[in-house]
Amino acid sequence: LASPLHLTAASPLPAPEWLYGPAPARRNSTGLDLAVESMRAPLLAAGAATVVPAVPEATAASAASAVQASAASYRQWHKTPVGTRAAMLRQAADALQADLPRFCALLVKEAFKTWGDAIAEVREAVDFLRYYADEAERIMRPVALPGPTGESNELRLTARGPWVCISPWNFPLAIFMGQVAAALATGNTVLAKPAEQTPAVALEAVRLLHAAGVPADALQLLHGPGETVGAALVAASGVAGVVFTGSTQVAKIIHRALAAKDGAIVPLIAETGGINAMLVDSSALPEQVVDAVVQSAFRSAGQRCSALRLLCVHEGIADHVIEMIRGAAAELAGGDPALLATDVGPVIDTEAFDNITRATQRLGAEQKVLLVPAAPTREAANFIAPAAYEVDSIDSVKAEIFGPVLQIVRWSGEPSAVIERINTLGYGLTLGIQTRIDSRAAALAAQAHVGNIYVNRNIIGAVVGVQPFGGEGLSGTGPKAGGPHYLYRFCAEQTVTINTTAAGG
Ligand code: TXE
Repeated sequence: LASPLHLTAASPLPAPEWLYGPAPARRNSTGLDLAVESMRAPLLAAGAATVVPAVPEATAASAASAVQASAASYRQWHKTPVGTRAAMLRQAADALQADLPRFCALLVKEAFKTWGDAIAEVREAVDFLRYYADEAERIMRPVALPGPTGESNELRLTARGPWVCISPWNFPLAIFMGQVAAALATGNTVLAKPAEQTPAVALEAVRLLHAAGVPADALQLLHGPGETVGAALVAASGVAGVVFTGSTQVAKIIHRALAAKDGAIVPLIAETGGINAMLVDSSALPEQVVDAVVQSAFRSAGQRCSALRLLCVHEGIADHVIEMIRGAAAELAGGDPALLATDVGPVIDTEAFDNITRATQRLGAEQKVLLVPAAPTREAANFIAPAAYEVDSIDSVKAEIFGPVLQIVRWSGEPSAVIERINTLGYGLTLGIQTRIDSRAAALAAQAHVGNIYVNRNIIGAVVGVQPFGGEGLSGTGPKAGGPHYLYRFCAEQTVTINTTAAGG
């Protein structure tokens, strides 16, 4: 057996102290997630007590004046020492951790998360706050550079100004908090525009940060439609940068809007979707493959940008693996996310339900149906049962289906030819490789044009500071969130050269 796989010779860094990581995927004898089991009473109490608050919407006009207030606030905020800013983020992290059951309840009620997914998301948000606090303190120290005698040289990072942070509904706390914390830690001010579907989680997150000392005008929250409020923020003069997570299509709209602006060239950080594949060769362990497939394709109702969309399985083991996927998918408990034992909840709204249903109807008419345990029903609160289809070729997979829908293709011949086809899809977010041949895993990983590669495991884990996350091509611009290069993009670089021989120097 070739495990563990050593793809590089680099020795690992020690686990950081702030790390909470995802909820354990281990289960108790009744199949309940262990993290959920250990918090059963507080979660149920929070579920009973938590009401999702209503939020007021902004307008295009109020968005423009919010940018002005943000620019005014920036003049003070960027002078606040980085240690003070970091302390505020750490205080917010402590408060969030202490309030975990209530935030979980909000995520269950507003975003229809399962309790296990909600716990993992709150922990990820805590990790983002702590990681970016540490990272800002690390990178924002001035660096002395060499120079000739009689001269001192210093390189330092400075904030840029007001940043627009536009976030999606699928991680309404973690992605929101990550964007906002990165901008604030580096001394920028923030105009946050959360997804229309999940305003209350964002409201509570902002309350935590304000309570920790972030001034109201340094962090402003603007609810409302992306096409009006989001677009007005992007177009406003004085915006120093935009960080966006969502669809490729909207990332391109924002990119064009920024390019059309007069004045400064405004940077965009975009994280978008993917057609994420997993290549399985004939040496792979079927049990390991099936566990990874079911977790990656169907958990979170497939509503993760990292989720598995395309399984490329060697024809020699395909029948066996497909049969096992059928069995494992049938074990998943689907339905009401408020029940502790639910594995797969509904999709976010009726629009998503309709889009996914249209896509599965098309696939069902054209392709071989492998797995559709129950007909989807909107009456059951937009629940869609996990589904799988066999397709003839990788080239026929054209668009991301943002739900619990898997497409499976059989292959034979060289695995490098499969990776070549996957590369031509144009996305580049996550890729799974299942093999027991070390050299093959290393060669395929080197060939793949993707941001995150996972060997012999699921492809959806992106722990902050452990698997910095983000893609290339249609999947985004980089840098990777939760990684050591992320905060640099929120900063400008400045050198200061001083003639130390000058009078008074
Ligand atoms: O995203 P949108 P949606 C992908 C996934 C999914 C698709 C649709 O492919 O099927 O996005 O999801 C704001 N100017 N991912 O509809 O529309 C909008 O208000 C400025 C990938 O939620 O891109 C929201 O706050 N802002 C993913 C945000 O953009 C605009 C996570 C995202 O909305 C705007 C979620 C505009 N013109 C979806 N139009 C990931 N990578 O995690 C919309 N918005």
